[in-house]
Amino acid sequence: MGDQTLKDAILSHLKYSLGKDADHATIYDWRVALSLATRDRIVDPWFQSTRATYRAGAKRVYYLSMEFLIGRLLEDAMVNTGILDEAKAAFDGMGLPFDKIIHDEPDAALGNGGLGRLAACFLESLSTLGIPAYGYGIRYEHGLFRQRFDHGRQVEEPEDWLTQEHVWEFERPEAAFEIGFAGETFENGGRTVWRPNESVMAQAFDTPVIGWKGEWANTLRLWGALPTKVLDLGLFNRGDYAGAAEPEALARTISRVLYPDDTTDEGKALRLKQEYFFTAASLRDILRRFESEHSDLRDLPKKVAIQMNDTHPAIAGPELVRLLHDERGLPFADAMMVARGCLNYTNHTLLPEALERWSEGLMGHLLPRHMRLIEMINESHSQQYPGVTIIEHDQVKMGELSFVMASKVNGVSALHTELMKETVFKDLNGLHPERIVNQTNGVTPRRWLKTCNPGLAGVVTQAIGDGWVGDAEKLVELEPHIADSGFLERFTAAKRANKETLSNWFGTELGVKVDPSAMFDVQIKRIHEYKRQHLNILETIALWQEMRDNPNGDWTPRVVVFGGKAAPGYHFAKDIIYLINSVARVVNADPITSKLLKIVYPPNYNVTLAERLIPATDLSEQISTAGKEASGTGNMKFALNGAMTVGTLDGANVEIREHVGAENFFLFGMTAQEVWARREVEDHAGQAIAADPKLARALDSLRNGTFADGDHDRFRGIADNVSGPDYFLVASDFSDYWRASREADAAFRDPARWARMTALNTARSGWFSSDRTIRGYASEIWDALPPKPLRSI
Ligand code: 26V
Repeated sequence: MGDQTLKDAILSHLKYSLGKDADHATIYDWRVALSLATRDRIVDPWFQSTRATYRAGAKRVYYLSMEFLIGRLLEDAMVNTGILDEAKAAFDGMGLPFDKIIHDEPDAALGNGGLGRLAACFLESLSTLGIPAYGYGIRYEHGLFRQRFDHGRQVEEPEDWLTQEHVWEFERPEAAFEIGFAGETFENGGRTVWRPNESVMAQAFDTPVIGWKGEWANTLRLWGALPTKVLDLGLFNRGDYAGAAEPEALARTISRVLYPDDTTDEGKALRLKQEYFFTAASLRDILRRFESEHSDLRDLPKKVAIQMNDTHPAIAGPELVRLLHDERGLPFADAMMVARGCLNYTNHTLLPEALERWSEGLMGHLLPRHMRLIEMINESHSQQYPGVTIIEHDQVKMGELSFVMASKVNGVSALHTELMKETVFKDLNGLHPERIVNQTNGVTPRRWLKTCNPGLAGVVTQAIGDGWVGDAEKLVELEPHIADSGFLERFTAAKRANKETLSNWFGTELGVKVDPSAMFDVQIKRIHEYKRQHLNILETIALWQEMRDNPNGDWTPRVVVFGGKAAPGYHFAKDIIYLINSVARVVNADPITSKLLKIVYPPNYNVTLAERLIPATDLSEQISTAGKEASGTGNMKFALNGAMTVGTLDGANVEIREHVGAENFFLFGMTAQEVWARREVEDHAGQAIAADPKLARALDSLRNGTFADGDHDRFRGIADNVSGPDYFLVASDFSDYWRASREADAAFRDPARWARMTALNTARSGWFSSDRTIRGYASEIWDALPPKPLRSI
């Protein structure tokens, strides 16, 4: 390799790794060759990082997460290693379509949404900051399902990103652990022994994660499930070939597919198996690494910090106690102390239906020893601190288990952390008032500004230099430039160019013609009642009705964009999708409003689509019922890319508004406290509807068949819900949402004012960098430091 130019490296990989001749290479071949050449640039810093950690005897951070929503890796890796321009020049020089080559990469969707994407941003920031860290998760063969619309209804199709070779990973056949399930426990020589009667192999696959400026790389280690024996020879020899292959098929199911429901905990045995599978393999790997360097297990908390990303790896508590006590002979109390010294827990939701609980029956069957240890943990905790129990109604409450086994427990925004203390963890917080801390989420500015929005990033760099990429809080240096009309013009022109690109894409990919000078109003996230996409579409219907009444009025033309998937079994969310698509069909065909309003819902929202939509957004919709969205991270990406927010006082919106200034944020809606009070008001929805004729008319259109294409009852369910129980207060927040939206319209009609406000959003969003978040975890939770100062930051 050495001094080989990037172009030579690409050609060399094309020939020697792919066995292809440049004259016959496909886009795929070029993409793989470029990826391998890029990967080569990462391997040395990766080895150096490992060596530096080892030499310094540094503490390592282990981020255990059931989900890593990493998306595409190639462009980000080129940006961080600084070879993007050289690569582009090489392909331009060969007359090959660079963009098409980059877009050939499949989007690795090993996560559902916010929680998984946060884990991916954290890995990148850990590498950027040079903190020794491993991400541990599952190598799902099938990531989140692909979404397609059939006459407006969501259809799920399997996702198969691994059918093409995953060029970024290194398979580690030597790093494998046998993971057992079920069976029985017995006493032997004073120790408890668990003898499982079922087992699978967990095999490691490593992906290096390179930080900004390419100086440090950490490892994402994903576990794949393999059979302990490939064939049942007995059955094979008797001619039962299908039966003989069964153990392999069974074992592989464990890492086969990502659960697509992040809203209701179904308590499925396979999911518990997945959770134990990756947690147990990771802990064994962590202990193996520790024991190769140290001998006293009591030092474990000095060298190891384990972060449990939500409760999915909560079995780490009992498993670590088991490894230390049962397998290594540490007294139970000491094992508890050591385990707690290493473990920390992040909560990502307060929604009761999403809080994990496992039945004692299932837990006792699949993990008999762990069930007993959970009882012991529960007993020892309630002896010291009476009043809280981990086991209730024959169920293990994983949040409570995680809490008692953790040194620190954190929420993901200031509001969410306060609500944790007041609601779900009220009693535990009373017993351990120092344990809950806040770490407001963040996003990496490399992917979410520099890479996804090169036009705007260029304008920023031209004004203040590129120091902001490694230190996003430097974006405040833009503020003085906001008085400069030339700067504002360049800022606006960059956004306008993004909107033109997106308009063309809508035209060619979706057949929807939109006007790039309209306001681009975007809501992208999982479809859920609490996120209130139905509030958005009701307001859009009302707007359309008003526009039709008065087509020559002083309207601000809008393109309303939705993106997001519904959990396959979440029928109400699927009805919302169907409604949006049905409204889009009618509105987009209306000649009266054709210059004023369009609705676009591209299917299969994923990380790649987010990278396309966010840079072209004028107005970011963050409209959840206050108290329900733990943080949100899309909200941060939009603000960073110079979009205005229309939003409630929920999650990190509260802090975004504080940072960008109340005058640069369109606030509406009730506070969390007002929401609680409002629910007590009899017929709150009916009252709100009676007070707002626009809302009443919009709801009527759901009942009278305007969007139903002959089937009048199609959307009655949504209308009845909003008019009746309306748990998420769509009706009660509607009028104020309408008001805020019209204020946004008015602001947009004043281009100079809009430019100033949006540029201030970018300038003041640097605090929402995941680098800042990770610094917070490192100092307040992990006590971890970079072993060597990095030159670049
Ligand atoms: C929950 C469950 C429940 C059991 C079955 C499977 C499953 C899978 C995932 C989840 C996670 C839901 C929690 C979540 O994604 N929370 C989001 O976390 C983001 C990062 O902190 C935050 O910005 C969002 O507000 C929050 O909804």
